[in-house]
Amino acid sequence: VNISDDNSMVTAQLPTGETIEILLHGATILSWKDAAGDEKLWLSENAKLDGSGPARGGIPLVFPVFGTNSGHAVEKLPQHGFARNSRWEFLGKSTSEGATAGVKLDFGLSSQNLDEATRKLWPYAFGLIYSVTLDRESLNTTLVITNDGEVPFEFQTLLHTYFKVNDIESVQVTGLEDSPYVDKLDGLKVKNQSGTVTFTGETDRVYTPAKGPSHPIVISDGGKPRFRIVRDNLDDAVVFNPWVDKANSLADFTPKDGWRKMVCVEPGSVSKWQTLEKGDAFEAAQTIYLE
Ligand code: TA6
Repeated sequence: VNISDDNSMVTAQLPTGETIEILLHGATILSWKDAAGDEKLWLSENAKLDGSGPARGGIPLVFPVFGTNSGHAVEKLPQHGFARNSRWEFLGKSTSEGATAGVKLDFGLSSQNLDEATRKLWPYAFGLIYSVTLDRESLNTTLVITNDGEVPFEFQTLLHTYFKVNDIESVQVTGLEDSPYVDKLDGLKVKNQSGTVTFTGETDRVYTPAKGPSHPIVISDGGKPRFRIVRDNLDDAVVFNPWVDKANSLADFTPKDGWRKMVCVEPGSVSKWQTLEKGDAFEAAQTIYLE
């Protein structure tokens, strides 16, 4: 396995050719390619890669709040929290469980690493260890959150994955049948998903899949299954596509018709607050299998 770290980005390549690129700003996975060099993630052409803001696309890491939330200890934090907009440390390669030919890279962020201003906005002592495991046919991202302080804190967390697709109008998402969802575009009304999810306009929904985290969510494109996602300890999954107007409103979303080429399915624990007692840890993961 080839690993390089130029102090801005860590890249890894398996002997069989698969690669990943992780931006140390936000520990955001920017690219995941299969052995043939086919890119699996969508990244905006003008995504911020210089640390001046969260990168648009790839797999941004949302912690300690999803969205914004007034009237809560997180209320002073920017949208989706600080993890995706902070400088993480590359902790190195760790042997991934089992003798897979893959590679597991670890990244860390703690309250000590945070700049003073951010620490003031959410004054809790915490530690994050983010592990990225690349195998021939899958990518796993695992987050371990520890409460290193003396008082409990509440948090939400989510893996904001931007999947690359050929044509959103042919995308189908299954595995969410009979599941409740909050429709963020319709007054946060709670609705029920009867069949397959398809896309005909801006879509922004927080699902709590009825069959639980181990039941796969499958993204198909042009009638072919592309990605199979299983979750661990993440009870929710956000399904998002900005469509024309929202894409136009996001300065760092290019090309402007890029919404046709992406879909977000975002494993998370966001429909309620998790409370982490002092000294406790919370572990959560997504595994994305290539179909
Ligand atoms: O995950 C969906 C969402 O919450 C949408 O509402 C949209 O805001 C998206 O995240 C992107 O948020 P961002 O802060 O990255 O522009």
